[in-house]
Amino acid sequence: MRFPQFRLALIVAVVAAAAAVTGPSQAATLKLRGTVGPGFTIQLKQGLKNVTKLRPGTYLLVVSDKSQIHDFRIGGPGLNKVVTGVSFVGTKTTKVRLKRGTYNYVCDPHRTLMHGRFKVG
Ligand SMILES: [Cu+2]
Repeated sequence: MRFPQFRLALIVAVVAAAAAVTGPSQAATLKLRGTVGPGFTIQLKQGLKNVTKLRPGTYLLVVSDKSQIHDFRIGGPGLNKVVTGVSFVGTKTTKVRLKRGTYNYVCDPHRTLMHGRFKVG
């Protein structure tokens, strides 16, 4: 008679164990934060610091696009991605795989004013 309850408890325990295993690796995913607009500014930060140098690896890139006249594109070895298009306003998240080399981020319509670069190595 108590068998179903035991099975439920077992399932709960297994799910909790799986969450404990997957939790730390997700939390460890390195996050980069890009911001473009509302003025003629573009930036890429890790925590509070502007990104100038990173280790190779996979990063979660969260871009806040605060204007209808700017886009946010990131490019470099193996990567050329428009994360937020010109007309888009809001936040988008994407995964980027960074290899050794020099990367740049840019707003295409205003590329001479709005650009930055960083090294991966
Ligand atoms: Cu722009």
